[in-house]
Amino acid sequence: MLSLFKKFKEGLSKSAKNIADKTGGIFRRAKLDASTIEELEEALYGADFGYETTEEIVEETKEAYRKDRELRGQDVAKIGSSVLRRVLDGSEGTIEFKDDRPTVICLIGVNGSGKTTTTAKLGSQCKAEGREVLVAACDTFRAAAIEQLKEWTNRLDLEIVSGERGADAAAVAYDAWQAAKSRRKDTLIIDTAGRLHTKSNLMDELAKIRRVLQKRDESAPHYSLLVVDGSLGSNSIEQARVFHEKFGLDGLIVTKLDGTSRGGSLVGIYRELKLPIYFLGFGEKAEDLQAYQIDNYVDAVFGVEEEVSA
Ligand SMILES: Nc1nc2c(ncn2[C@@H]2O[C@H](COP(=O)(O)OP(=O)(O)OP(=O)(O)O)[C@@H](O)[C@H]2O)c(=O)[nH]1
Ligand SMILES: [Mg+2]
Repeated sequence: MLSLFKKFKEGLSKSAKNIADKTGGIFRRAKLDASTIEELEEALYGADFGYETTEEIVEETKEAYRKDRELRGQDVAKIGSSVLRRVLDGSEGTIEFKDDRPTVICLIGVNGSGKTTTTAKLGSQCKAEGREVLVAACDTFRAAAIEQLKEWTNRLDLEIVSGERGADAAAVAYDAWQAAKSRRKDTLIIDTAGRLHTKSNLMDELAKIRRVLQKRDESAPHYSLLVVDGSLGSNSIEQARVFHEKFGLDGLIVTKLDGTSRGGSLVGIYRELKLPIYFLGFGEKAEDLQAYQIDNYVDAVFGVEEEVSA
């Protein structure tokens, strides 16, 4: 557990470090003053925690400072953590696998958000946990997309079902479901083409994938997860909202948190949309995906352990 947390923290290092570089200086201070609160506010905005959450942390800190002029940096870290825990309450998504049928996880999102990479990472992780995984290459838009996923599945020794370029994505999804059933797979992960939420023909294709799957299993896909590029920060909120309105999402996967200073954006995204977060992506390798956990997240961005000094 500790190592998992360590990895999580390392993965989030850029986001977390950026936040901690700013807040850490404050959290380590023995005593606060008015200018520290301003610094805190700036750091929280910089990390993209969003207006409401930032102001809640700042207001609660001010309130505590009014009551106790001896307030220490550590107390501020505690206030920040408790506000985050409160705001993120309910944000932890967990995949519940079905016993009697393939659990179908469908990854969707705009171009380049990390769907294909995440399909591979998630497949690899499920396999490591002892699941029987099948991956479906339903991005039939580009030949390179099919090749990209095949490269991953070869390397990770995962089974894949794919069609020709230009094939009907829903037909590939249907075939993949049949294959999953007949090969006794318990997990089917579907990679789809990148699409802008504003293009209705592409949104229709997603709806068709769902309809076709539902012919075989009314409850499929069990998890339609939007893959969001975390480095875009809170700019993704609108995108996610439209996907949710037009298609209906079960939750989010936030990628590219290794390369951004905007690691606070999860908070704003969840606050706006109330869609649970399932996984976080920290890099381009198969192991760079982790289940999202509130505690790990809050401790990684606001944790002050080991760093405390006078
Ligand atoms: N640093 C970093 N790079 C990532 C992460 N996830 C994906 N990438 C990279 O982002 C780029 C796009 O990833 P893809 O998985 O191809 O994205 P996609 O959503 O399938 O893209 P389209 O199919 O074109 O819509 C690739 O270069 C990936 O290696 C991540 O968590 N961290
Ligand atoms: Mg792709």
